[in-house]
Amino acid sequence: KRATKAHDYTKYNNWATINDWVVSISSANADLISRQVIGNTYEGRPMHLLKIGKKTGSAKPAVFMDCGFHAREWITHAFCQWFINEAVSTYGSDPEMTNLLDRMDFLVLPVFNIDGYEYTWTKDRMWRKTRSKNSGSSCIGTDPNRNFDAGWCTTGASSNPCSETYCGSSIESEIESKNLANFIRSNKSIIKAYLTVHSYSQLLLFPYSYKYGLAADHSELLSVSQGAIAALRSLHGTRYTSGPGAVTIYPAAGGSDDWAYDLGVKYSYTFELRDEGRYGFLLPESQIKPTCEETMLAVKYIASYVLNN
Ligand code: ING
Ligand code: ZN
Repeated sequence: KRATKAHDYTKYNNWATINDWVVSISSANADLISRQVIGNTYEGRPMHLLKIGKKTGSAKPAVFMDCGFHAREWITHAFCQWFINEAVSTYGSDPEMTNLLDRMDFLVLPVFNIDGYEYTWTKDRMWRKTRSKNSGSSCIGTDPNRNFDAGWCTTGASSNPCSETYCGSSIESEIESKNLANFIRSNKSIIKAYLTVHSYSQLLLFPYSYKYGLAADHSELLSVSQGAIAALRSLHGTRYTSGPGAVTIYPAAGGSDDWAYDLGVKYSYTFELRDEGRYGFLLPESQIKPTCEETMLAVKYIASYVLNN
């Protein structure tokens, strides 16, 4: 990719393009963005994490957000790119974003499952899992959202490596899960919210998914989710439903949001972006802009709430 060609946030970008962009947007916005690698994927690709916020010299609370857990959920990768660009380009003009970046940091992992994402561009557009080898099976990959320490492999997950919801050979068997979990464990004193972005179904989910019991913070998580989806809907009228994962979508153990919540990150949410199934994972590029614009409002709502509570 030529350095002179602007990054296109309204198109789906492959990993090579995203990787170049991560480096260039970070160096072009050195006052607001710092970049680190939290580890490499199974196939050796660097998992870049961007910290976006005004550098103050003192410790700030943070909102962690990842995209691209599941390879085929392309709108999510597009959203993390949109979010980072929107944050740096509205700092100083949008009072809400300015206040957020002055007083907190966003820790954004734009692509979690890089190997799977690359595979969706080159071999199989509908791939979901990681690309790790499974011993004793010719089937490839683990579902990373069944691989965390939250009722691991007890419900809504499979111990068959050929399943789309294979929970892996053990908790955090996937290097990508381990890298993410290690980062959050090491930084849990500053991480106030954990947002993980999936698609599709237009839902805003919160714990629990691995059991039917309600989270200790259920009523607060519910009311914040309702505020967030009302903000989202205000832009283009897109209707979301919010609620605990187990009852709102399906029971599923080993998800990263449940794990983060039980670790102590109270505001833990899973987004399921557009649409409701007409296009599903194959959401047309014409919907990237409206989807990202409306999702920005929900993320800013949650971040502002977290900052003030
Ligand atoms: N949905 C999520 C999945 O991993 C989910 C739903 C959220 C499960 C939180 C468990 C915990 O199945 C998609 N679209 O991947
Ligand atoms: Zn998903």
